[in-house]
Amino acid sequence: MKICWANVESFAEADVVIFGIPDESKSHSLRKGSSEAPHKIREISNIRDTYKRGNKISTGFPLDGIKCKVYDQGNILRAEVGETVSKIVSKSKVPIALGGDHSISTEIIKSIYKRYGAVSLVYFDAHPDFISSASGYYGSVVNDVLPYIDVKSSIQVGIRTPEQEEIDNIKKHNMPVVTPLDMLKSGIVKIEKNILERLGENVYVSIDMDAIDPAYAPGVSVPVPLGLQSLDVLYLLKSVARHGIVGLDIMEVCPNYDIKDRTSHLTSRMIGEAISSINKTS
Ligand SMILES: [Mn+2]
Repeated sequence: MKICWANVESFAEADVVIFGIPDESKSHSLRKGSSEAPHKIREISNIRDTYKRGNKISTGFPLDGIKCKVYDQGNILRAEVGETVSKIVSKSKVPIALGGDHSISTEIIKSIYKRYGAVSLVYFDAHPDFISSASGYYGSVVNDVLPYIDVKSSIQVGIRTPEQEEIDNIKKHNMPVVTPLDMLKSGIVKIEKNILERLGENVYVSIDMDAIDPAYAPGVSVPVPLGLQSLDVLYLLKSVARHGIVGLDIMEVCPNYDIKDRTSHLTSRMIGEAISSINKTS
């Protein structure tokens, strides 16, 4: 099953290529099941983001429509991430990855680096994922990608439960952080301006759905209360996508713990909205 935003049948004609990685082997979460997310997000997108009249099926688009050609190439193995991403970006297409656990982003960003050099990373997450005393898992992503990103032009958004080690690493590397309280205090337009002013030419966006408050996104592996509003994340995602992105991933949806599939549905809509804001690349 393809996500409902897919509108072309071949890789060759695509501007945007979506793929899933149904793998949670580098998660330490007590809540299992993020490997089910790629399938569930596609299923829910076809059920809830389309309308049927008789034999006709019609997609419910974002208001600004979808101008890109979007290909859904299905699911791949974790071991295939590097090769898959390098094939996509070698043609200047934009990869959109569906996890799976967040450590998959490390493999994607390594592959993006080989094509574009160090990227500006916009990292939405409740957790900094900045552990340095362990590596190669979902809690060490940002530390693991340090050689492949430009920290000066990167930012973490939604952070609200850092361990002491992560607070130390944020300070040590001068990683800018926007907490949900910063968002409340400064307002979305000022935060948007701060982010856009910071970004370099090649921007990669990684979204852990736990950045969003569990009221909107209960079906995640490691939920944390007092999170971002879904619309605030969407506003920033669309703004950064309009600026131009070289890739996007959405990770850590955990359908087993979802309430009436609302997190999968939110994820599907966010993907549609992000695509509608991406300028054609090829
Ligand atoms: Mn994460």
